[in-house]
Amino acid sequence: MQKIRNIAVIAHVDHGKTTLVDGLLEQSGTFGSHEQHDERAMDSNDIEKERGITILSKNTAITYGDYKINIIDTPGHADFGGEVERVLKMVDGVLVLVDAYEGVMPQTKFVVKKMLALGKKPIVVINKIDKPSAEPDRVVDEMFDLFADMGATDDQQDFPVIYAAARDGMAKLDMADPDGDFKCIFDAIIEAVPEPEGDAGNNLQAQVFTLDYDNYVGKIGISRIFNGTVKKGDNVMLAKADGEMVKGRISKLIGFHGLNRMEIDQAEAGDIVAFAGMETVDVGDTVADPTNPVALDPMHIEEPTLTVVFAVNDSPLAGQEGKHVTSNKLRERLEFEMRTNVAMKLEVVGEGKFKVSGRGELQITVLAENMRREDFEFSISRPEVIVKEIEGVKCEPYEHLVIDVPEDLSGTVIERLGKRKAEMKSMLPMGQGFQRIEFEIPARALIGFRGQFLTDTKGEGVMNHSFLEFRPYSGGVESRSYGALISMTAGSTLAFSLFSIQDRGVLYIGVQTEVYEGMIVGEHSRQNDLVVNPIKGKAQSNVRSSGADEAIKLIPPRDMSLERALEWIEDDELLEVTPKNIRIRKKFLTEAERKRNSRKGK
Ligand SMILES: Nc1nc2c(ncn2[C@@H]2O[C@H](COP(=O)(O)OP(=O)(O)OP(=O)(O)O)[C@@H](O)[C@H]2O)c(=O)[nH]1
Ligand SMILES: [Mg+2]
Repeated sequence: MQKIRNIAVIAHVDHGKTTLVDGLLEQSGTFGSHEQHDERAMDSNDIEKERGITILSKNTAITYGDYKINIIDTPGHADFGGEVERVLKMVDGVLVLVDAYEGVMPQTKFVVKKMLALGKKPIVVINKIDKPSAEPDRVVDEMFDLFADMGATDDQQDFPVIYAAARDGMAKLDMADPDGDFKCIFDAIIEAVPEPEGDAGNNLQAQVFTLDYDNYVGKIGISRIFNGTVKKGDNVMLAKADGEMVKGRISKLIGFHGLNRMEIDQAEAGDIVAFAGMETVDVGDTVADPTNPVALDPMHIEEPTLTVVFAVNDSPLAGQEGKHVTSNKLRERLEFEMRTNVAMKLEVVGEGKFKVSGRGELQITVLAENMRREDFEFSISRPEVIVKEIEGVKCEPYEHLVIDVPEDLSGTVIERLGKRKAEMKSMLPMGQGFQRIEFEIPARALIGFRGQFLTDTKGEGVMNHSFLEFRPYSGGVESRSYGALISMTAGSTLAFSLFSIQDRGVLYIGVQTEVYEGMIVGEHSRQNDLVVNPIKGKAQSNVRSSGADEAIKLIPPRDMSLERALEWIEDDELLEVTPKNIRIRKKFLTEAERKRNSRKGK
């Protein structure tokens, strides 16, 4: 049997997981010397590349000496935390990265807790020690405390520590040692991570932890083989989570090496491979022996905490920019997403209206962003947290929030968060005039907070949060403090009118932008909504004031990204998403309709 080690790389967002995996591929000689590859090669899809974050966990394999090391790179953003939990079941050990300055962050806690609970063997990598602000000793202490607090076993608490600058391909076992390469990481993996259990001679048992889709072969299940041997063409039994047994055949067996996937003929217990040929395969299913199928423990799939409604675009500009605009197309696309994305759920809630649930705004934004690139056009509503009843008590999701803010601004931020029902848990000086403050806060109160936070901290604050648990409903929380500037009419915006409107707040659009009645053109500097006319030209007069037009100085409009806009909108507002534009609008476009409906609401 082949010598195998299975590991996952886990950490808070941006602590350097994908960069480390690059180095592991490189230094194991898995990238051929002639092979061209991008930085952070595992972040392979467009949105991952653009944003520099990992969205989907991905696996690769390298050869080191006579070992095969299967490595799963995981996303660090809290919205994709569910992926990490599933991945952890598939491996025997983990590399836990932590930034040598930032130290333990919300998602570090989340992944360490899950990893410890599943009994995995950790290797701690203190990364980015090249940073001038790095404090590796402090961060090692933080990790020891975290492990102890979270109930690590003696064996887990006794973790090896590696100091690294992943970006430079540098690592060492002691800060006092001269800089070395990743050999110490490979050696630690081989020594500390237990070899996979299971026997190639037993009946087949493999569990699917990720789904992929290929236009030629259909659904693909990426799986860890826990027992037995599997060959291309084998008949198998698919043991589903609900106990149902479905017969299937492995039409293709796919192996991983570096950035490549290749067809293989056979794989054995301990390995990670992909199966094609079973259209009904789902995450958590056991691929088992056809005559004696024994299912593995089902996989816990994290429940969604947030929903938004996707709907057919019915704005006056609908159908002009997108190719796929109908309810049927929208439904098909969303259903397709649900086939591989187990963290999301879909429910039809009305004619052309689809409730999509997920773990957070980023996850939903990524779906919307992908759809607009595929030429879809649609509207989305304000995100709402999922409220559920637990033992007769109405409960809502809470988040663990950590902010780093300049000391002189912390008062303002604490006050803001107080109004949003946040409870302060700790406050620590971080050096360079920054303070780290931790809170527990209803997820509901975080919606729309980021924009406010960035304004309050002049863009210098950093905030991070991740899901904590469901707790009893906390009642009303403060929401957006400013009203909207709403266009009263349709047309193309003119500098002259925008110039006068910009005194009333912050504009979201510039000149020569197509607007319609009920479209939101900016944020009012007061609490109420204000209807404005952004297309009014200069009044005609006989006297030509030469050069007056040039004197109009417009402040550049605030760029409302999909995320920012999604956080910003209120219940009576919508985002109109097209391949070319993101517009913000009132649900009811005319003032008369809005008045009528606000009266009804009261
Ligand atoms: N200074 C310094 N920067 C690093 C180091 N390793 C990674 N980075 C940088 O940190 C940023 C994030 O790196 P990634 O590898 O994408 O981090 P990640 O943990 O995979 O991030 P997510 O997948 O989004 O959670 C990139 O800009 C890297 O270049 C390092 O050793 N030193
Ligand atoms: Mg990454």
